[in-house]
Amino acid sequence: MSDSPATDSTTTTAVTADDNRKPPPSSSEEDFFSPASVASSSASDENPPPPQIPISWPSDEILSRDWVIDLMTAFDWGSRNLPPSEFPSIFPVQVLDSLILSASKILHKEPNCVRIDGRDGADSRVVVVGDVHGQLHDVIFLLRDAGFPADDRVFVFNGDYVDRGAWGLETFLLLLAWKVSMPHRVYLLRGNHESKYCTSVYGFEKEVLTKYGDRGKHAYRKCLGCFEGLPLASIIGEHVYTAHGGLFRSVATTPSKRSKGKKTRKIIVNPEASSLSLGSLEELSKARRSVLDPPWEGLNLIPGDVLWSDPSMSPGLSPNKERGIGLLWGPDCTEEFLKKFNMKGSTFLAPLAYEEDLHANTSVCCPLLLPQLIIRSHEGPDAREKRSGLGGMDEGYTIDHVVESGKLITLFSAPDYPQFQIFLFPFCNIAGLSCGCSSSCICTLMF
Ligand SMILES: [Mn+2]
Repeated sequence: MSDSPATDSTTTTAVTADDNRKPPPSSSEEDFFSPASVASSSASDENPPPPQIPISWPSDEILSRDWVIDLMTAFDWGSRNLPPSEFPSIFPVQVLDSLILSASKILHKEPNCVRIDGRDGADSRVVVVGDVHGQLHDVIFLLRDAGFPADDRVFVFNGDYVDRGAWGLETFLLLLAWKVSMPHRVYLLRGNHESKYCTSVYGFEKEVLTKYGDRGKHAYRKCLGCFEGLPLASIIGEHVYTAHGGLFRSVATTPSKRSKGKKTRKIIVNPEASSLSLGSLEELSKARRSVLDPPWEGLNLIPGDVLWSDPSMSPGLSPNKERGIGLLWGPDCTEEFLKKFNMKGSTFLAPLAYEEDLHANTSVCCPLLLPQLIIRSHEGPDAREKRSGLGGMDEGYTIDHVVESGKLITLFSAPDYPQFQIFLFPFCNIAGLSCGCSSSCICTLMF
């Protein structure tokens, strides 16, 4: 366990445009991490390694934009030219330790619900990204497509960086690097897959152990520790709430009558569905998020709700029986939450420019009253096939609830999902298949 950074300075090679190059072919999950299956078919002498490999931690501990772009180039090259077991030759474990330490220091200080002011400048944009699930090449594409994080371009990633794709580690580390480089321009929220349980079942643990060999357990533990620091939700420009799963219950407790002679009082959390009520932002702010796995029982239920819940077309709040954790909430709850949210937040709705750039070629920009939005992710094409009354995830997003106070949107940004099971579950996420990724997989809010 070393936190001491390497001292070599980094090079500043600019990223080259290579969007025409295809990522390595997908394979079945069983053999994806075997050496033979990942190396690109291209001859290695045609693809010499970029000069910054191996990546070293900058001596001044400052991650410049060029350092992050070099990292992106290195991960991209490695994913096409090296077997996974050679990952440490690109990104030594000491550099992983330094990056995770730096990122964790920032993340752990952030509140459960980060507030993002989208009104810094006339052309300020906030780009919200849904699940990416280890699809490094699509993440690189969308960063280039939307433009890298900048003073007037803030990114909110809505969780689920790892599992189900072959490059969860690279994806997570790249996003951490952007976070450390521009902590107030990049926000990383927690998804349900950023947990011990999911990563042990859906591939990330195996990926890290394969890539770091005898240092794999150490690297995996570091990642888990970092997951615990990820905030749960964001509020953008005082009118857009984003979280991976969505809404959450009130954890208001009912004190029972004191037993005779006892000073302690018993706290009872009502388990009945009929007693469920929506939680407030204040309750969200007080939840304990530093848990390896959000609990599905007990008193600390808000993190599990925020990360695992799903919308429904049926009214009311009910336990999410399909998932065994979290809630289902109806359009009436979306309305109630947005109304409460409006009362709690700024009631001043400024006539700012607003762009809902959900369609690749649609860019409506006109001054109007800002509608309130809930943007959540968490449901890909496979999940949506089982949900009656809700739209399929063929275009990267769905509008699930349209209520008086605003809308609820589900945003999913992993276009070839599920990467490994494509032949078993041939869902067609058209938005992604057409060009590797598409701007319809992200939601751009312009202020
Ligand atoms: Mn999810």
